[in-house]
Parts: sequence; structure tokens; C-alpha cells
Amino acid sequence: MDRDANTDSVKKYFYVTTPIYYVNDVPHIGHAYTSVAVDVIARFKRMDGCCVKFLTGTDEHGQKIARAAGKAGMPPKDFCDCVSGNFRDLTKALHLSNDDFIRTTEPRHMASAQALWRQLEASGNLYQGTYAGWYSTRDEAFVGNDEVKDGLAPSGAPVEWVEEAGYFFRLSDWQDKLLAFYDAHPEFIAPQSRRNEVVSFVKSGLRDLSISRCSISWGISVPGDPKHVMYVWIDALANYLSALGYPETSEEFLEFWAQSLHVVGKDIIRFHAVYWPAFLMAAGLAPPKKVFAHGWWTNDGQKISKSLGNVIDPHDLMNKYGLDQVRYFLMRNMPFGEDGNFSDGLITGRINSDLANDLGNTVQRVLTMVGKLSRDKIAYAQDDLAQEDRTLLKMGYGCLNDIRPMFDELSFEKVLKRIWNLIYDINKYIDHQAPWLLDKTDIERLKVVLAVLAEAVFLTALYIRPFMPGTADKIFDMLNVDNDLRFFKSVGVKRNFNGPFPKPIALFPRM
Ligand code: ME8
Repeated sequence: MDRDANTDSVKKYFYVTTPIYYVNDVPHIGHAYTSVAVDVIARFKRMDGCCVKFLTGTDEHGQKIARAAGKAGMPPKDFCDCVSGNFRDLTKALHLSNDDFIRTTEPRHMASAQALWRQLEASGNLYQGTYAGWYSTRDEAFVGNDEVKDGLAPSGAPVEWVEEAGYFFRLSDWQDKLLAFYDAHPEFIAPQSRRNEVVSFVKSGLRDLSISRCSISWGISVPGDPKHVMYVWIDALANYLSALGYPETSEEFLEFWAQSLHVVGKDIIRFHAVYWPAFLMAAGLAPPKKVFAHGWWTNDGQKISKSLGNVIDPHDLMNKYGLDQVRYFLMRNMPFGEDGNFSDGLITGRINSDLANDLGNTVQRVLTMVGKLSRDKIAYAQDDLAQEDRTLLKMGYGCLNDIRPMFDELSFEKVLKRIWNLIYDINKYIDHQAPWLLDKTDIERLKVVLAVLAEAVFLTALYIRPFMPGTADKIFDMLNVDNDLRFFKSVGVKRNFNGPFPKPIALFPRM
């Protein structure tokens, strides 16, 4: 497996997660977006020598799912099996490289969530009481009186009045500790705008949190009190621990947890950046290293919702535009963290200009020359390199150091712009060197130019690989590059490319 072939001998761990998606409905572009982003970062880290665990899965308990199952006329578990299968299919269709797919109805998760509960109870953070207040089933959230406006939660979801006995978590005790934690770990919440939002929410005061339900039964039983089920958010958040084997806290668990990144949409930042670190600290565990909340997609400027009938099905998109085209568009269209819009015009424009023209034409231009002019072997001696050759290679090799910090900030669109600068430089180099003329005048120089071009295209393929793995592998195949060289450890290592080279194929049809 390529992920093992590339892991450094001193292991650098990296744990990255998507939210686990509710199984009340079919997957749409928003789910595909988060999942592709996490896949890109997971693939980048693996190519960079890390030992990566990439987790995704489905959130299957709670009132919302119970109601959706009832509406479908199915027992909840059968309903979950069916819809969870749709999400699993989507991971395959998007070529996600997830290492695990967790379902909250699995025994391994239920045991883990109950262990977390017991830990919270043992630490004195739980007490029994009665909740009388608003609840939004769509958000699966308890909503304060002051937050309800015109019968709606801040998200616009309807609320209903709930009165039931249950368990509370002493969240109010955690206000100062959370603020101290945010201060000590400024990198914990990103981007900065979300961090500001969370800090001011916590500063405004925290109420204790109801964490069980007794009016519904579709959930994980509260340990020792099976009349109650756990509130679906404590159940759901625990998935990040269950997949690492909690309550066992092996050395590997701790290594992964110390390098953990939760990527979520901005809708669920409060659960991940306020409740989750409080639960974890209360249970004697460290919070995750980072929570990144990305922005929201709209369709032709409108909110995406079932009632507006404008939900975008990722399978339709892939059938219409192609997998790598969709993956590229999702990562390039808007800065990660900001909101953005989908339209057919936008994706078509990107495919035609960035992929067909820039990337596709450049690769085909180079590989056609390599095939026609190289006489089946591409190699150069370091001493043969002219200044222009060195400049292009420097631009190519230097790209890796430039994009590493951009990846750490999850600035995917900046990474892509940097890679595209390399593509523009390759084109300028071709125009200056005019290899088709060298074929008639200077065969020795032609060999060097083709070698530099092959190397630059090889580097381009390496850098686009996390985003468009299928396209990158097509380029490697056309250059006869071995599988074990398709990693960043190959950057800066001088190589030969050996023919005969297959006839280059067009990578992206124009739309
Ligand atoms: O919230 N634009 O699940 P969910 C961008 N089960 N991203 C979007 C989006 C849009 N229009 N719509 C959805 C849940 N998303 C809980 C999570 S985690 C312990 C539990 C993405 O099915 C985005 O990542 O409602 C958002 O946070 C997630 O889907 C919500 O998925």
C-alpha cells in the first residue's frame, strides 16, 4: 500500500476527521465538500511521510433520525443501514482515502460513548434535574429562551417545548477553563473569525447543558439508568474517540490525539469548540489540537435546502463534469473558511480555463514532445543545466516548501494558485526554449530541455495529487514513474525517465 511505503521511520502522526453525517437524508454537495477537503489534507500528509488516520462516518441516533425513519415507515436501524450505505457509497465515488468509516450504531462506538459518560459521571460533572425549554429537532439542539425569535431557533429551524427529567453537564463550571484554554492555544479554533465568535459566546456566560433524553428511545442508553438515552451530540462527538479505541488510551491513541484536526462546517462550531473540549477536559483528556470551521455553499446565490428543491447531488455533478473536475472545483472555488456559490457557469469556467487550458494543455504539450523528440531516454547531467533550467527546477522544487504552511492553514485555494504559477512558468520556459527548433539544431541541448520539462511536469503531478489523484496517476503513468516515487520524498532527487512513453492522452475534455 502506498501509504505504508511512504511513512517516515520516525512516525509523524496525523488524525483528521469529517463530521459524522446525519442519516436523515441523502448526501449533498455540502457533505461532499467537507469530505473532499479532509481527503485532500489526508493525502497531502501521507505523501509528506505522515502516518495518517482519516475518519468519516454517520450519526445515526436521536429524534431527527427516529422521525425520519418513522416517516419512511422503517424500523430505525434498517433505515440507518440504508442511508448510511448512501454515505459510504459517496466516499467511494469521491475516491476518499478514509481509513475508517464509523457508525454510531456500532457496538464499538456505543461502548466507547458509555465509557465517556461514566468518566464524566465519576469526575462529578453530571447531576440530575429537569429540562423545561425549547428544543430544535432539526439542529438536535437545546435552545435558550433568549435565542428563540418568532418560534424559530437562530438557525431558522422550528423549536418545540420540551419538559423532561434528565442529566445535566456542569458546563457553567467550564467557562473560565475554556477561556484559559483558548488563550493558551490560539491555534485551536480556525479561522480567526470563528474563534472570535466562539470566545465571545463563552464570555457571554455558559448554562449547564442537558445531556440526556427520556422522551425518546432511539439512542445509546445512559449507563446504569436505561430509561434515558444520551443526548445525540454527546453520543456523536464521542465518535472521534471510539475510532481510536477509547477507553483504551494506547500510545498510538495519544499520538494521534495529540495531532488531531476536526474539519466541520460553521453550523456546528459551537458543539466542537465549546461543548467538546469541555467534555474532554472533564473526562481527563486533552481537547483536539484544532477545529477548523469552513464556510457554506449556496446554489446560484440561494441557500441550499430540500424545500427550495435546489439540493445538489454530488453523483450528478460527477457524472456531468467528472470526479477530479468536481474535486478541483470544490477546493478552488472559494477560500476555505468563507462562503461560496455553486453554479454550472462557475464550474464550467474553471474546468475550461484551469484544467483543460492550463494544466491539460501544458501536460499534453510536454508529453507529446517527450514522446516525439526524446529518443526514449530522458536524462541530464547537473553540469549541463543553464540558468533558465535551474530557475524552473528551483520554482518546481521550492513549491513544496511554499505549500506546506498553506496546507497547515488549510488554504487550499492558495496552494492551487501556487501550483498554477509553476504551470505558467513551464509554459513560458517552453516558449523560450522552443524544443521543436532544437530538434534540428542542437540535440544535446534538446535532451536537457526535455529532461527539465519532464521533471517539472512530474513535480506538477506530485503537487496536484492530493486534489486530483486520478489525474496525477495518469500523468505518472505517461512518464513511466514507479508507484513508490509518487511521494514528496521524490522532490529534489534527480531522476531519469525511461521510454518508450505511451501516447499522451487528453486529461480534461473542454465543457
Ligand atoms: O451536523 N455547505 O450532520 P449533518 C457546506 N451529525 N457544508 C455543508 C453544507 C453546505 N451547504 N451542508 C452541510 C451534523 N455541510 C452532525 C455532525 S459531528 C460529531 C456530528 C457539511 O449531516 C458541513 O460539514 O447535518 C456541516 O458541518 C455538515 O455537513 C453537517 O452535516
